[in-house]
Amino acid sequence: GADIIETNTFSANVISQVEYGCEEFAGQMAYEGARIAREAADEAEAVAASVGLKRKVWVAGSMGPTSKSLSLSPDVKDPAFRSYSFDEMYAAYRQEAEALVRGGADLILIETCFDALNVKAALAAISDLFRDTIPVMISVSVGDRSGRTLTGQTLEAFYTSVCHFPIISFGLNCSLGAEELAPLVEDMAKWCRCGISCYPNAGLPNEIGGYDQSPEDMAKAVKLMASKGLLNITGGCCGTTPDHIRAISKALDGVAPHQLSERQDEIMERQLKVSGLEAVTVDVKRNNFTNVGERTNVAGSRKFARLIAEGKYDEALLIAAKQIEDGASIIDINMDDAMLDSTKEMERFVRYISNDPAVAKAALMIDSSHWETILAGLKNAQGKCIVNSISLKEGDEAFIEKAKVIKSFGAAVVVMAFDEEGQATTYQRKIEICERAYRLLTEKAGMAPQDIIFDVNILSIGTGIEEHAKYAIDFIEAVRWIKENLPGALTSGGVSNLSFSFRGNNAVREAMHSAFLYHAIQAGMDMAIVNPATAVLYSDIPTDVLERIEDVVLN
Ligand code: THG
Repeated sequence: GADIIETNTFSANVISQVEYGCEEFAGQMAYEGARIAREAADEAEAVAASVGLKRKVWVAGSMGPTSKSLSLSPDVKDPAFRSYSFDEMYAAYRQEAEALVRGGADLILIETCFDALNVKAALAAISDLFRDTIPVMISVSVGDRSGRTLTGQTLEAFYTSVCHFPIISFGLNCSLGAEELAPLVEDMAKWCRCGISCYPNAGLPNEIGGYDQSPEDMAKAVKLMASKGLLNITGGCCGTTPDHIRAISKALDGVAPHQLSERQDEIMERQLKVSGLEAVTVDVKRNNFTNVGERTNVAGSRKFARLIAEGKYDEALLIAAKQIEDGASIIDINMDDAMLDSTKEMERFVRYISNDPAVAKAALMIDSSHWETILAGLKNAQGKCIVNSISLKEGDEAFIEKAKVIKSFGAAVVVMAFDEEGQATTYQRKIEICERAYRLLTEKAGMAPQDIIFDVNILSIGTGIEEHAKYAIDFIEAVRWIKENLPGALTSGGVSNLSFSFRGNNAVREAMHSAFLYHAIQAGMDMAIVNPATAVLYSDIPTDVLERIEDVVLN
């Protein structure tokens, strides 16, 4: 009774096969696996046709997770060690996916996933091979009822990492029985914007690792889930037999599939959601301003710079953790320093973060002016990142090219108001550049508007130079214009830049930041890179101080 059958190719990739000394046959296994499954499907279709029935059986090319994680170190003494790199994982999946489709697979099923970074490598390979012409299903395996993967991600954070690809379904397999998975599937229906799949084990394993749930009992449990309108695709994993599949197929006959309500779809489409181990929604309704921690920046914190230069990564992680404690839900990471190999340091620090749940729960903003360094961040983070930043400095073509790569990693992007002529300092230049960038990103690079974050340059005020007097107010007005004219796009900025000429006077600096944010948020600013430890409340600034500060900020 199955409409979809899987190929027996779960481990037909070089990374899994190298453990058996069979890596040279991986591609052939994938090809033959698909060919055999397609033959069986054709036969079933022919049998149906011989009695006048029209039946379609699809072949899902199965790609397992490999036994290796791109996000976790197998060596407790070296958190930055990985058995394989992103590029090697990409190559392994690319070979497998190509062979599966050549052998006759109608769709690709990336299954039993426990690491979203592995899946991002698979999706990048599939995208490069087939663009969007092959349907893809993603099915995750969780460690226990808490619904986290082995690498610690929640299902929502995982989905956020991979939903840039037009997957036909997202769901769960293996892990547990249908009864135990049901609450997780119910939660999924709240945020999933594609089809939902769930093919559980035949109950929980017994003492000897076998599965005892009868076909009837399993079918009953699956039906209970499906009757709540939660499922689009179901079936069986460990311990299930043809009898289980037959029973499920019968039990679900006539049950309506899951359907996303239009209202829910619309709400979710407008939100920027990023993730670390947990999902972070940047709420554009503004009652929930998002703080990005600025301190994990070698150019922005002497202490952090010293710790990185001395290789004291564990202590550097404490700075990241402190920012999260102080209210940052995203942390900005910058390793740009002439004395450092920023690409190596970015890779190393992002890998360290993956091993530290207190930091890994936050989403990462990968901050660098070197493209290679940005890629190093993207290739080592399992969550959905924000790239900081790109600009029109080198013209349209380079800009679009970079945006497409960023999109293929599923990241959002900060766009600085910069073009071939340099940095925009006036209101007019800021809005002209952003309008041009918005058009290119949405029309030429296929970026979703909510994945675009404009930063119209927070520049230092109170410097004594007359042209600088309007910098803050021009920023604020440009933010207002963007929110009114570039639908869906977000706005951000590095707030501590504002007060560079008051270095050493933290009381004044913090009051300036607070007053500035008060007005910028009213104009529609969605997020800011700040020192989350020093949030002075606007209402706590003494009136006489506030008056002088607003004279400067608002010119
Ligand atoms: N836009 C975007 N990204 C950015 C910036 C921006 N990234 C970097 C920067 N600007 C934002 N980050 C900081 C971090 C720290 C400081 C300023 C901006 C800062 N540091 C103290 C100083 O220099 O006085 C250092 C104090 C210390 O050493 O502890 O002010 O605008 N997209």
